[in-house]
Amino acid sequence: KNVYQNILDAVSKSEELLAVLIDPDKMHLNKVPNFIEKINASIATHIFVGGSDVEEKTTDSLVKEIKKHSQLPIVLFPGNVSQITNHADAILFLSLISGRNPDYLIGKHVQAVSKLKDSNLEVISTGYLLIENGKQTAVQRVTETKPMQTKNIQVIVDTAKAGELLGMKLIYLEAGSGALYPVSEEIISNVKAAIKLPLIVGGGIKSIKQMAQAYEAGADMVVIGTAFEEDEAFFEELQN
Ligand code: 1GP
Repeated sequence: KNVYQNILDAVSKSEELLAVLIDPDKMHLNKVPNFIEKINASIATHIFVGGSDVEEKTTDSLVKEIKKHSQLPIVLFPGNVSQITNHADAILFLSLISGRNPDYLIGKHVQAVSKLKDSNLEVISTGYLLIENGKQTAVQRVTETKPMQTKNIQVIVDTAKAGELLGMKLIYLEAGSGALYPVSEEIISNVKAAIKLPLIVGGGIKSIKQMAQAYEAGADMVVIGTAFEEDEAFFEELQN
């Protein structure tokens, strides 16, 4: 159980972390070896697995297959309780603190306990904030919550800080998968200045430039999914 400690260690050394997000709904098992080979040759440090609309049992077989081909830590990023599998290394226990839907603040978590108590998964409590990005994303649709408005940065900062004060271990600023534009540097830097926790930023990051901007603004870990799904050549720009 060292995924979180390794993140803390990396942050203390100012290392930039990169998670590749694999959506079980979009990744066929026979494509996994080739895709993971590209991840292994890249600067990626983590593999996240999860999605908003994933059929039951898909995650389990996908994680097992990924594990055969990669040594990187596999972290569940679940959209639902059915995506919990013991074959991963850790799980982001996400509370959608930007929204006011009790199911995604605490309800799903209660349902998850019976699955987690017999598992070896490292559970990492994560304050998850959905930030508006110009279009409706799957997180918004599935959770029936509104994203936080970009014009009111202080509320975003205070929400992240409240997550820290509640004892959460990570803060995740999410623009949503396939977002039109990523979380702004201004939001990232203001949140980073207010919290002591590692900061994850994802959603709509499609270029090295946007990735570098997120790190520069204060992201400790960047999460990229769609850009790799759409163009595996992007990995070549991120060679180790
Ligand atoms: C979504 O933050 C992740 O939950 C990644 O988003 O698919 O837009 O890279 P993208």
